[in-house]
Amino acid sequence: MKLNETMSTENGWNLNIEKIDQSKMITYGSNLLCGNGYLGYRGTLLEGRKEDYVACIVTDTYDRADGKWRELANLPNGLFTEVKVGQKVLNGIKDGATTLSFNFENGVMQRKTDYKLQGGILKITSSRFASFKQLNTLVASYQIKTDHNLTLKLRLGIDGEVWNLNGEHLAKTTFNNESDTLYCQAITTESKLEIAVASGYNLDGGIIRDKSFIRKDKELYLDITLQLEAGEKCIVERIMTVNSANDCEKPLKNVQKSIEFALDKGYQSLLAAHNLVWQRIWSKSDIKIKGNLEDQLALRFNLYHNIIATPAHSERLPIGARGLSCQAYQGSAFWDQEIFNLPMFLYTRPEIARNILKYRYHTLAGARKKATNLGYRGAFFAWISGKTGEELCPAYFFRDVISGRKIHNHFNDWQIHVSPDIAYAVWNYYLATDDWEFILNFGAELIFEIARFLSAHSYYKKDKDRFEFIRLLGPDEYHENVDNNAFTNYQAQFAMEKALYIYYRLKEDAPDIFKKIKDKINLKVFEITNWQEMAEKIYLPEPAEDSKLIEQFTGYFSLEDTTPNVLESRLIDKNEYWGWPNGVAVETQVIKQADLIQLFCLHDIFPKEVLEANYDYYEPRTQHGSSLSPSQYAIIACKLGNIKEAYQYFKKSVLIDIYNTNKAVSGGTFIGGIHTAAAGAAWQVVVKGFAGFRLRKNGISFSPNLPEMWQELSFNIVYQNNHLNIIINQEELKIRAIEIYNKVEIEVNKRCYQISGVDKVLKIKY
Ligand code: IFM
Repeated sequence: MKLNETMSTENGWNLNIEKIDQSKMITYGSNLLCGNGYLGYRGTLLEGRKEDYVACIVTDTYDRADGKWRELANLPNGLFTEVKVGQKVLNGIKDGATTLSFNFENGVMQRKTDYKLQGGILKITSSRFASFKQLNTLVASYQIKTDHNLTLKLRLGIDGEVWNLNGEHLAKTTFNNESDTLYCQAITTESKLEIAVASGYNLDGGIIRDKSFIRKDKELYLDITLQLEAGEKCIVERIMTVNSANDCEKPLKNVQKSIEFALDKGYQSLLAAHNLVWQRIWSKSDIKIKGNLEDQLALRFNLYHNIIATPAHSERLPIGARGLSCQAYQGSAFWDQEIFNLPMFLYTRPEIARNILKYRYHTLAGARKKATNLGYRGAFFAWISGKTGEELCPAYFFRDVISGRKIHNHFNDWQIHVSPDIAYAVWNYYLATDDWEFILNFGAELIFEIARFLSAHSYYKKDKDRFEFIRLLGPDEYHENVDNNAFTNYQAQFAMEKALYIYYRLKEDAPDIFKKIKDKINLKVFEITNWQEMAEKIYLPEPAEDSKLIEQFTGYFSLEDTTPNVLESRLIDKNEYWGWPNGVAVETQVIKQADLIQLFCLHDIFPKEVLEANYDYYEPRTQHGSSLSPSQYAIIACKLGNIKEAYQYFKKSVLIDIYNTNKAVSGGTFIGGIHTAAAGAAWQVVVKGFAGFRLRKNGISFSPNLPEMWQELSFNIVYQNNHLNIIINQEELKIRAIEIYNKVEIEVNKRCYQISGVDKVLKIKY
């Protein structure tokens, strides 16, 4: 199926790009990313250089090279492979006809280039993947075929001249070789982390006429002069292995061992093992859509990117807001992690959701430090959270593109909702898994410290006898320094209630653990009295009686009422930042992203007429300047039965990266790369939106409403260790128990059913 002039898919798993356009290389690089949660290797050509945005971003390599922004290091490119014929270095973008193709089923990228040379045609085909079996290993197969006798020079090696957003991370690089395998060792600039890269090959075909090593400052290559006969084919298998001292004691030894292993196994055998891992992943995570191939592909594209962005191998690493597709957003977690990325894992592979939350537990020290620095108690989680959980978000994030002056944003100190968002995710993890042991060991301490922070941050207004939250930034980031952002206040109240529930339940059921936690964090009885009072008296903006509207924050309705289009026309420079302190949106009701609608996505507490009134009000005032926004509107549009609009928002969300519709630079800062929150949200729009899946007090529920052209939707859900397969068509919902340990209560359009017993099937007309 043709998606547009240059892109197509055959089966909803692959994305083919014919006629590649150099100006889009930055987009292809991110979209066609080979990754496995440990590393991300951009979808560039193997002969690509720094200016083509080649990158291999590796988890847990944080470094602050320029004294400004800490980010993940981009490691030397050990897959570098180039062909030279005569004096001409061949470049697949400039000199040949190249097509790219990516298979999201196993994360394999393919490239085909035909070069018209003086003597005839030279064909290059290559494929590569980031092994999901050996996470530190990248594997490529590079095939050269000629229709005429030819002598060429093959350059294989390590290119250490890499693309960086913020400073040079590899301070000391040394290169070595052990016979034909090349090594690079480096130490990162500030964090002094040792990293190592190995680069090797297996060659089959052609006659080797000569070999020599080429050394430059940050590069080491092996040049092979190769003679090929007409019709002959030569296959070069390329392997790159990487490690840092954060994942093993001796990175160099490790890359040596793993490259030996990989070279010995060879491409096909490594691919077979890698495929098996993907098969297991997709058997739990795939969502099938019958009826529209573009939707199918776009959905899988997003599921794939959510999976490879997530360091599932560790419980101590965050999911970056751009995953491992580049260095933007510092390879760090935002609230995106719990609210956007996590739900898909929670209901497909809950052990990964557990890891994600344990990461927050392990970073409590950083969150406590941030709270203390700002004069609060408890855990104020970082807006941008790396390995330690200390705040990485710079005070000056954007620049005024007109004056060139830095803008002092307050994402880091006023956007407090990240803390209750984590409490919300912990609670939902518990409801979806029944893993009370997690609460005992990790969740309780997390939620108590969050409650403690919220209580320290809240402001008791005597005249109104209520607790308020002042000087905030809600999800809508254009309006800073606002009071009582409805989203934040409701989230805070939810967190306080859960903290109290856990406190009393622990006290009653597990007194030893209760005492241990209480002593560990020095929790005092008077604090619980405060929490109790707060939970009852947090100001929760209510829908107005007549209009049913909820004010996004105090004073919002008094701002100028206008639309994003009008504001667009007021811009002096199209790259201007719209928000605080004097962007075009600040004094208006135009919002960057879903805010009240975001609240509706997390809490089913408002009647339909309130949802409807607020959707109608806020929707035309939302710019969707964040990739987080369209998915949330899609979910609520589904709830309102407005499937046409929901479908449009679904498309907007799932196609953000494929069609590159979001700005790569905002207010002078590079924010390109894969939008991992939108990737995670794709699962939510389909499962929570179109299938209407929800957690209930004692079970789960569905209220399906499929887009017109979808004949069938099918996916799996894990609920409290019971594995269910759900198939929905335009009239019927079918639930099959794959693995079941207890009876599951299922509500469909307000009627209750039960399922128990393996292979039992429930068929419900809806
Ligand atoms: O967390 C988001 C925020 O809501 C909008 N700006 C980008 C951040 C990272 O995705």
